[in-house]
Amino acid sequence: MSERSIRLSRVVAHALRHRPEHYGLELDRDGWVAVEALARALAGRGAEWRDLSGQEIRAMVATAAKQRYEISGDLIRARYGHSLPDRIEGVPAVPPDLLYHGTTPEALPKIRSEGLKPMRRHYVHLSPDPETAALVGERRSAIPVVIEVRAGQAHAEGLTFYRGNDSVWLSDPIPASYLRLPDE
Ligand code: HQG
Repeated sequence: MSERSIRLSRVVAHALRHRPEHYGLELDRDGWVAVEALARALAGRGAEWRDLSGQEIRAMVATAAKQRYEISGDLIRARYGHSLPDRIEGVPAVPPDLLYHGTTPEALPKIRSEGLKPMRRHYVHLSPDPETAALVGERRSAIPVVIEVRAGQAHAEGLTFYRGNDSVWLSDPIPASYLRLPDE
């Protein structure tokens, strides 16, 4: 991926996950907006994106290593990560028995007492395997910690899970009783 493409993914994430109004955009209730409208909105926000086209956004989505965005016809949305005021309702899905959450050593005491919380986002973000979870944790710590989540049991007992993409699961808050923290 080119440097420009990486920067484009970052600004699209800001617009589609966090601050659409900053770009003069209005997302529908499921988080969708027209690709062309997104290109025009970003083009109006600074010299770097002056020549941005819907086609370049489509190419970025198609070639990115992480499946952050979903395109359907003329529309685009973020698959996960939102912090908009109104929660985007996911489609409930049956999780595998175990999922994993990568975090920092500093967060462990709170997670041990109150479980996993979405914090500023709509959902808790989980990974399908410990290696992916470690990469998520590495965004915040050189010594990431991986928590094992008894997702199958939590789901059977009423907790709702959603699919983000192939490597991201989402969930409602997860009580500590379903977690296995490293030093237990
Ligand atoms: C922690 C990236 C205190 C949690 C990634 C995490 C992911 C608590 C932080 C996606 C807590 C929130 C999301 C509690 C959880 N007390 N801290 N009770 N419960 N935390 O960024 O999961 O590259 O909102 O462990 O790959 O790190 O952007 O969530 O450290 O999929 O596409 O609070 O973002 O994807 O941090 O990452 P975040 P996350 P992209």
